[in-house]
Amino acid sequence: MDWFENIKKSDPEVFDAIKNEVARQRNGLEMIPSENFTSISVLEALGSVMTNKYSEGYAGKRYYGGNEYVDVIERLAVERAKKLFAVPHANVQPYSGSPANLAVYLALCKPGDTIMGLNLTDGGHLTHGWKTSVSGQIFKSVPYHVKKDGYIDIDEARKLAQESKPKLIWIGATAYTRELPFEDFAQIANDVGAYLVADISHISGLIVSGVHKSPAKHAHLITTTTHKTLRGPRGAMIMVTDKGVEKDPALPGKIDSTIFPGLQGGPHDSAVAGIAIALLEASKPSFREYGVQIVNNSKALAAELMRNGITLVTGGTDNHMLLIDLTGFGKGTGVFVQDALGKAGITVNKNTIPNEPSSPFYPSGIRLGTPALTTMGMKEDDMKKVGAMIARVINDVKGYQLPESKEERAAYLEKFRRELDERQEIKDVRKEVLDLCSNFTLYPQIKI
Ligand code: DSN
Repeated sequence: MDWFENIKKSDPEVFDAIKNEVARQRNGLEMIPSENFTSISVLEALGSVMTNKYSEGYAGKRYYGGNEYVDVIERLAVERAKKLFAVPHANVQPYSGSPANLAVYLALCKPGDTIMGLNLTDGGHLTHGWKTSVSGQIFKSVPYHVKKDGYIDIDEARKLAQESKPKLIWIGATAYTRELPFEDFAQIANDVGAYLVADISHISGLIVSGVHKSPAKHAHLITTTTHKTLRGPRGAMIMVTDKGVEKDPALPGKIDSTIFPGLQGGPHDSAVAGIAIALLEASKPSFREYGVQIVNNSKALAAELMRNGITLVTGGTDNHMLLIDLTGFGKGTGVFVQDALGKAGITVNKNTIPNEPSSPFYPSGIRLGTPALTTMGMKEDDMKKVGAMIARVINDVKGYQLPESKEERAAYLEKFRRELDERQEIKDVRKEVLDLCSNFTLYPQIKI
């Protein structure tokens, strides 16, 4: 049976969009560091009959009948997560990272409690206390920052924690390219009696591969999405560590009851099946090689970009991610580079940088990474080509500046996008991207 044979007949409009997305993923460079290409087995699980089931509750304790096979899958996912991350308790039901983090708050804090997390524009996540997230609205958020060199300011975090006595401290990031200082933060949290929660969404695959240190000995709780470097389906997990159980033996139960019935209804069983499969894949030696290659590729890409005069926050990377500082080209210029790279077939995202001189919607940085390209099979030599192409595109659009006046921005961007269609350098890079992609086959099983 051909994939999508039935959708093609029943809903040609949706079929066309899926077909175009398959082509986009095959013929471009997917460099958003939070994205990846999951295995064909995970895709099969996502498209399986597991999606038909309701299974509120937990394995062996459900509120609906007919869950004997759902139980098998959820138990597999839980046991695999516990083994892989060396923790005594795992909940695999969170729909995604934001609800997982919200569940942590609801299990540990009361409205008005003080919480700490890395400031959003310094690389932190919305759910770690940013003002537009519920986490920054119902809790008193005391953000810590990075230093001038782009590394987390551990001294500032210590001082803020001692002054504000938070209930919960996050260590984790969404745009941070260096090893996370789990040990230092454990000390800070211990000194003030706070819970330390490690959000390892971006780096969980690197931790499993052994190329990034694990927080298991340092944090009380760990949250992670499952679709980034871990290469599973969209979903998330909350894990309680031995240290967490020691601090509060009731913590596993609190987390479970906060996810269900506290926050969510029925788990997405097809996603849980995909998580189980991804965790098995991540336990294989080939996944360790994958993690090593992600970081080797990231370092090779960083070296090539810097060789071409591009500035990186912290001057390099330890993980899967790079953060380009475009302030040398003008503030708020991330949108021009994101769109120009997109036109050339290189997908990245505009991102704030530390001390952002513009705004989160018109930021002055570009965040990119190597997990998906590494899944395609790319190596360091390919990264040299990719780095050179990215530098060419950045230089090609460096004359464009974000108008100061907000009213002028839409028209200016429209003109920029029209002109982009005509720029020869972008057309040339697009051809080179297609050439590079033709050396790799993404999802050969999908004939579409
Ligand atoms: N949206 C995710 C990311 O791109 O890092 C975080 O939620």
